[in-house]
Amino acid sequence: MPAVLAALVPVLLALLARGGSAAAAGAATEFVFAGFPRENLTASGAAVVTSSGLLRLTNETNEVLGHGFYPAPLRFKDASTGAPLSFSTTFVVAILPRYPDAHGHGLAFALAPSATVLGAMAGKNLGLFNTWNHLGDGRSEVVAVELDTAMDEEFSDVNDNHVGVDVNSLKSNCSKPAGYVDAGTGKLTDLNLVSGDLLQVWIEYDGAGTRLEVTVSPAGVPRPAVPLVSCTVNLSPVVADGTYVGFSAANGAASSSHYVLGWSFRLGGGRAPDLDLSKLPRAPSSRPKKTMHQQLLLALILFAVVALLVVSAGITLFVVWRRRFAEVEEDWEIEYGPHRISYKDLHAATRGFRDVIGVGGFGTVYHGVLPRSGAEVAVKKVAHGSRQGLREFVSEIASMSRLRHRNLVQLFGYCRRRGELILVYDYMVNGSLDKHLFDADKPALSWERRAKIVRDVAAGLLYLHEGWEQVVVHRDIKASNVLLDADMNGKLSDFGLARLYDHGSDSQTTRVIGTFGYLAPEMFKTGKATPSADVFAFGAFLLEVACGRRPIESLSNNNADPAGLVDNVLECWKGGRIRDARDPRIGKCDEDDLEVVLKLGLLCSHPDPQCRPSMRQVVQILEGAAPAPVTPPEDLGSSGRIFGYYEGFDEFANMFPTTTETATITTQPPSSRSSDEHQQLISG
Ligand SMILES: *[C@@H]1O[C@H](CO)[C@@H](O)[C@H](O)[C@H]1NC(C)=O
Ligand SMILES: *[C@@H]1O[C@H](CO)[C@@H](O)[C@H](O)[C@H]1NC(C)=O
Ligand SMILES: *[C@H]1O[C@@H](CO)[C@H](O)[C@@H](O)[C@@H]1NC(C)=O
Repeated sequence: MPAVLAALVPVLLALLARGGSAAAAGAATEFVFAGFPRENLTASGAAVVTSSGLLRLTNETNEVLGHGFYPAPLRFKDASTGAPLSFSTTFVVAILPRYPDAHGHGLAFALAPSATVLGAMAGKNLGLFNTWNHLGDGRSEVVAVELDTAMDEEFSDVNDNHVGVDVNSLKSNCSKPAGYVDAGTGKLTDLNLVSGDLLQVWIEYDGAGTRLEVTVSPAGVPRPAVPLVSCTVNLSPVVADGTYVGFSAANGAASSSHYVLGWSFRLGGGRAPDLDLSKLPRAPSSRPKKTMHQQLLLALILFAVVALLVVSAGITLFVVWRRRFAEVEEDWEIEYGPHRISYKDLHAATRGFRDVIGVGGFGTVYHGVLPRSGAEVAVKKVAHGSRQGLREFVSEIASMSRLRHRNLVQLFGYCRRRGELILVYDYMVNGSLDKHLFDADKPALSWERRAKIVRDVAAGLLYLHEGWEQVVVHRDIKASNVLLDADMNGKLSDFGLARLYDHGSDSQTTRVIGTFGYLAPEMFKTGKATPSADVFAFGAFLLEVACGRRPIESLSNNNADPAGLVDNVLECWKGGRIRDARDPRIGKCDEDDLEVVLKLGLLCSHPDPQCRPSMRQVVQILEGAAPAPVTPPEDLGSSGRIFGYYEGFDEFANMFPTTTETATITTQPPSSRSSDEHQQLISG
């Protein structure tokens, strides 16, 4: 037994020595690279070792070559016989063409007398030969196994996808179209060298038998048993003793990226160690590529589509924007510039016309906050169909906005759109007076409040009639047109609006505008608005405030008894108990003042304009500077008034037989409803 053991020891030692180091074994040289350390490869030309350890021989640049050689020369010849030693090698490559139908010339495993192969050229010379310096005409000591991806008839290439053995010449000693024997089917299968997929190559050279065998296959499949190319070549006269081994690749008029991922080599007999594919660096990405033409076309189409989209989106946005904020402005409006407010600003101020605070016969009113000043405003949208008279109207608006009185709601300005006028006023927190008078859910207004408001309105109206360079007739005095600010000061609103409708109508006729019950009888005869007609309406307004009743309570039919409030109060006065006509909700108050207001209301309601006081006189009476009438005015009897009223109405109707366009009268709704919700009555 000990003898057997003793006999085994040298064998074990020999095995250990062999496994430990190739150099220690003497003749054999062996190395394995799964990815390349930079210092273990001499890269030249366009070649680089990437940070992940890939050897990239060329990138996608035309007319370049790249070399990557083991840095030290190897002793290729047997020291005793001088014959080249056997060698074995395997490596994994990837060729990524820039375009599938236009790619570089290919990649080769090479034995060369120098690591840089000085003087070699790119393109068809594969970076190993040239045509001007005999490099490749038999004297260059270069042996190559090429994966040739270009067809050169000059070198009798079989196709543009072949594997060949080149000995000192590009004319291959042997070559075959790339392929491998599939282990499963046993059939020779075509292999596309420029697919971008990983390929594995095995090369065996038997020095004694002078046979060179080349096997290729897709990386990852078992090594095919049968080599693709098997060639008898005597390398003795070709290979120098100190020979460099490595790789070369070249591009010509088209290009590929040529990569080597791992390499195992053994010189001096025996097979090169297998490569562990899982240890190789990540394969370069082989994104599917379109041909140059397809790519160009695709890029062009994409560009066109994107450009079209961008342009049409831009135009749409622009059109929408323009539409949304479109205004109408004409040259003659320039002089009113400062009073014009842009629709965009109004749109922003009213949050897109959302907060409706009132709907009336003239249009809808919105609450808004002006962005710059932060001022609260009421924005009134008035439908305006006709262009006629617009110039006058706008000029009027512009001058109205110059009217300034603490008892007038300030008009800031206007904006004009097609078919629409927008007026911007001061916002009045407490809304319109009629709500406070008639809404059951609002607390009753004290007489002090009412008396103050009545005097405010009188002052505002006096200013309109006399306080300004032109006489301004309001034409629609009534409780719903009196607005109350935060301190319950009364302010007259909507002056001039009635005239707007005038201008909007046929210029041949005149429309009578106002609210039924407030219209002075002579209006129906002349159709003319006068300060005196305003006084008549103011009289109705005074009675309305003092009595808490509308001038005409009900309009259930057109011939309803219009002898409402005036007759009532007049009756009380004649009976010597005028104070009984007051609103019972008022309670205790300054009865003398109440009486003055009631009497003044009747005085103003006189059917004969000559008998009515002027606004100046009205204000004087209210201030106590002039006496109120002591006895009921003559001719103020019910019959006279009603006669006047009907006479005027009939005559008016006769004057304008087709009256649908000529008369617009706003009626008061039944007493409990908000008077903002006027119904427009076309009378005829
Ligand atoms: C790689 O290079 C390093 C440093 O020059 C050297 O020590 C090592 O032996 C080389 N590896 C191979 C396999 O040649
Ligand atoms: C390819 O390599 C060349 C030479 O190294 C370099 O000048 C060029 O910029 C590279 N081109 C690309 C696309 O990487
Ligand atoms: C390839 O092999 C070498 C060495 O054996 C010969 O010298 C060449 O002539 C031969 N070339 C071809 C085209 O067969």
